[in-house]
Amino acid sequence: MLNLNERAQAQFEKPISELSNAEIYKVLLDLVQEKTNAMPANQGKRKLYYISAEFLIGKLLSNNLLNLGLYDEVAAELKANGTSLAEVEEAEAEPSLGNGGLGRLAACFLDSIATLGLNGDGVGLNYHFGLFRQYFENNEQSYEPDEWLDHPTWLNKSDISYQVPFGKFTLNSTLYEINVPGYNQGTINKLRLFDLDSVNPEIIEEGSIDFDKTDIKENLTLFLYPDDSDRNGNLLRIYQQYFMVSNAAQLAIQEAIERGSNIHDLADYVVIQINDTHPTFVIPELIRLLTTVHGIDFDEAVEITQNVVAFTNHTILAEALEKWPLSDIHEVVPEIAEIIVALDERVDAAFPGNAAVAIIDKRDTVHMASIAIHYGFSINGVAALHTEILKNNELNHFYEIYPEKFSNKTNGITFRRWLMASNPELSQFIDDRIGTRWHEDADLTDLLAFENDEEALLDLLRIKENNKEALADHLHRTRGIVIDRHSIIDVQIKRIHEYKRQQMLALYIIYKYHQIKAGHIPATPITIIFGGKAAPAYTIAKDIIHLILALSELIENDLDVAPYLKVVFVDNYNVSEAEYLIPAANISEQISLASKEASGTGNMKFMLNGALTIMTWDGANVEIAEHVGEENIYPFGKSSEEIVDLYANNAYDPQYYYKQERIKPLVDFIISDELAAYGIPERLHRLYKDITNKDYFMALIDLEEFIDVKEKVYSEYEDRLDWTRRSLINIANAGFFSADRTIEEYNKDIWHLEN
Ligand code: HBZ
Repeated sequence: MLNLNERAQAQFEKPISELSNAEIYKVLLDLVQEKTNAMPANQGKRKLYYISAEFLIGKLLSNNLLNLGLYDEVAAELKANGTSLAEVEEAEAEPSLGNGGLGRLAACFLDSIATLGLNGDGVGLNYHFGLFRQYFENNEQSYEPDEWLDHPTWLNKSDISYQVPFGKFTLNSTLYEINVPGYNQGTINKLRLFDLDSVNPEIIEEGSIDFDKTDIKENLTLFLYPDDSDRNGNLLRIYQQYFMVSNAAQLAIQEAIERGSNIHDLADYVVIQINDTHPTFVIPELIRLLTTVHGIDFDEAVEITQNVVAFTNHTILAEALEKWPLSDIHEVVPEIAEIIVALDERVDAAFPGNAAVAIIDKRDTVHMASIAIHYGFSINGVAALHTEILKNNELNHFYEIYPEKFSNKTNGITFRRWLMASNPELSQFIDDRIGTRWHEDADLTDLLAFENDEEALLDLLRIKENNKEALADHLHRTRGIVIDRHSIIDVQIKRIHEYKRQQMLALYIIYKYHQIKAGHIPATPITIIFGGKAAPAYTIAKDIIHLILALSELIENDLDVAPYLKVVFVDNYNVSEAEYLIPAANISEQISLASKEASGTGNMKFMLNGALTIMTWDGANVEIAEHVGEENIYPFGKSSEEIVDLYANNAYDPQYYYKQERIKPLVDFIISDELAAYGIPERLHRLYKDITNKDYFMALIDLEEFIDVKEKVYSEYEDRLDWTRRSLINIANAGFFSADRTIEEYNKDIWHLEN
């Protein structure tokens, strides 16, 4: 018995039934914290430190209750008191510690690492305002600081602190920790977030996210990815990265010594996985600590480090492969710059004349991925296709010299959050049909037995309708947005980037708008929902948001079209919004330009929740199609080989596609008078010019095929039972995409932790 009423009395002198949701939340937060604080740490000898600039962990109440086995009991008690977990969780502020897929992947991995009983913590920074909070004004993206720390949080302040020696001053860190209980596990792992007591929110300029970038002591952990479009911004990013990894390295070494390491054998005690290149300075930092603090000679320090660090690459986009001027690194931490120079010399000696694998290029720019590949023992891609592209194209020069370091680890998602907690009705449906073994092994294939069971299919259809109701209520309650709860829900949610091609879906919306205007009325009304943030310095991405918002308003105000087509852009898209959108979706838009999306993980969440996927042959979409079969998914568009060739030969000409009869009116509409009534001419013209003249990510190349496949999808939705049958097949085949499978692979091939 949990005795929530006793706790409520003790804390607020009232029974549960008289508490506000915020008060009930506090009662449950304290209950869970008491339980998890009392759990013993994992005792494994070898320990993983998963270092990441982002941890997009989402709200934790439901997830923690679920993992602790308290979910059903708490849900029942709340129900008896006239409320629900969903309502109580509205009072929780989502931690603002991440941005996109890479950050969410880190969060899913922490859940799976704990669930599998492996000794592994996340290490990152405690950003006071995280990524900006997005809102829309005049159909444009605007920013405000996300004040998540002003609400009750899951952070425990530890007494652990380290000195981080920058060139010009030394800073003392403070470590905060969030407990990470696994599902049905007796031990606890942690997410460890370093911070600085001197950080000062007052330096943020009123009504903006601007601040003095040179005031490191006061600004260091204010924001995730502060603007780096000028030199001071660059330096601040280096300060952040070094602060993160110096703390992480000191923590890992100290704990290894506590577990019995004599430092020479550090690799028996510690493995560090770096999430993309942001934590790469951990390599020179380990070497610095081993040589200057622990008396190890340089050669051995390099060898130890090389046996400790492993690297995951999440992108092939050139602009995201980090490079820093050596002089900037030198300004922030001269000792680290000197070690990097020494590491570069060794590479030069080992591979003379091989400029493609150099760490420091001839312009004195440091390539972070090169450090990670030479001085780590493992590099992996995040989907089969992505890893092949790394080996054969982007990182081919490295693959030639270190083939044994390369491997693939196709991403996965935690079914605890993305099915059990966020879609309890579907979860119950599955339990009722195939039992609960899938809670442990994620194998859902027994559901295939119900493919032609009309009762089961009708049940599944009803669950989707209920989730659509819940989404409609949520959008209305939080934003005053009204959607048709019986419409087809078609969703594209992810960071806004040209390669993800939100602009291609916008062009399709223009097509559909004109079709409806011409009297071709859809059999079922359509709701197309976008969500995602654009990087503040990424102008075209912000123009794409603007185009979609302007289209949304145009359609809303057109009485001929509004009853049949609605376009919604959900502001400040985050994990909590995803938990409403994904269970309600009928259609999952995974339409990136082939070869550019390393994996995608939203694609897996939609599949697991029974949406059908419209997809290009990119990232993990390829593997999803293999698992569900091509009859149960909607592929279209050019292959990654074709796209890679087009880039290699510089052979894409947007004008050719623009001139096509079906395409030209759609693109021209961007600068039409009709749309101008809702838009900002400068933004719309710039976007038009970009698409017609440059279109670097080829929004036009697959547009005709996209229009055809969209029409096919909407028409096939009319056979609800057959649609639902294919929905069931998607769910049944999603097991491979469990993060538990991914983590088992990491552990077997890279980490070698005991469990
Ligand atoms: O990592 C994403 C990939 O785009 C996605 O395909 C993949 O599924 C996911 C997990 O592997 N990458 C990111 O989210 N990357 C970033 O957000 C990023 C942020 C700042 C950077 C570089 C990348 O400087």
